[in-house]
Amino acid sequence: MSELRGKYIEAVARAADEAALEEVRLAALGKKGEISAMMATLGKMAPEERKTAGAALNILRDEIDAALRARKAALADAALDARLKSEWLDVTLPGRPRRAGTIHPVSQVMDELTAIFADMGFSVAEGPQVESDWYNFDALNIPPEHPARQEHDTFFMHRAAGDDRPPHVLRTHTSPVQIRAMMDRGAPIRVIAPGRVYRMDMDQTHTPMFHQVEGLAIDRDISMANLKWVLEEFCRAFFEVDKVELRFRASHFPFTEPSAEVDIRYSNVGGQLKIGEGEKWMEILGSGMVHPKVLQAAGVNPDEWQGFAFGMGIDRLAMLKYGIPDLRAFFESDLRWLRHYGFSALDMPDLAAGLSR
Ligand code: 2NL
Repeated sequence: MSELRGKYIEAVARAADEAALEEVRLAALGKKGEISAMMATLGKMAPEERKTAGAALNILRDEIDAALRARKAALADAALDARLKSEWLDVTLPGRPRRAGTIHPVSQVMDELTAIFADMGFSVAEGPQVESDWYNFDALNIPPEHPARQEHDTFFMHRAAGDDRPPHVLRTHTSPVQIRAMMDRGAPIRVIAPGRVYRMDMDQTHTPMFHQVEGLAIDRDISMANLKWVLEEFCRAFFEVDKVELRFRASHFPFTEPSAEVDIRYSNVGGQLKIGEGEKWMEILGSGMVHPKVLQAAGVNPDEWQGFAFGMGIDRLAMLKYGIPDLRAFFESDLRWLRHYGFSALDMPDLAAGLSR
């Protein structure tokens, strides 16, 4: 008996998992188990012998059963401990930062100037980037033989042989958007038209796609004085300076009469540009009073209405405001652009050191 007890208690202690424990239980207490088999022999014993053997077997069975239960509980505890250790999670750890991009400088400038002109009552107009040559040229008083058509270095859309629809171009300015706005809404009107424009030009200061914003204000008695105030107000707000000085130089555009190119006063001390002070002048835009023929083409009666229009390059504005020296910055991955974009490689110390050398 005590040999059996020792054997099974030890087997229970050795069982490494629940399956091993179950094997021990079957071997001892299962229907065909050793203890059960011994119990089955009780019936053949003499009553006195049966009494003592039966009692001893019952005690032995209960002892083994108790050992099995205790071992089972201990194994479950150990398994839970192991899980708690391996599935441990420190909820107090800081989150891993997700790298976020930043808005493109050109988009940012578009947002800024849209807000500034909105404060002055201008709404935003949009239109197609593929235009008929009527909207892009004819309506703007640039007839087929006009030299400006060539100067614009226009991209023409392909036409299959036999396709006799009017020629279409990639718009060379956003003026056609304003022609459409006048035709749709009539006068009076105040709109700006920011967007992509295309010219077949590619060198250190030109890209074939660039961004322009044009402005248009038509009413019964709009004058160049209103144009001057709107542009000064815009420059003050955009460049965030109290004082700006603009210089209007007589010029020529087919779509305005009179026309003026506008320069802004600035200084350049050690490469640091300052707007509104200094001895230098920088051309920032073209402007004028809308030509009567243009109003006519857009269905606005020039005997009743007049107004100003202007156009400027957004890429240049972005470069001026955010200190980008020239267009090569785009092509040669100038660090200032990359930083502005939040280019993640710049945060790797070794690479950043290599780049700034
Ligand atoms: C420049 C010059 C200019 C306009 C654009 C315009 C639009 C209409 C009618 C008349 Cl619908 N004019 N736009 C006028 C003068 C100058 O742009 O140097 N742009 C970068």
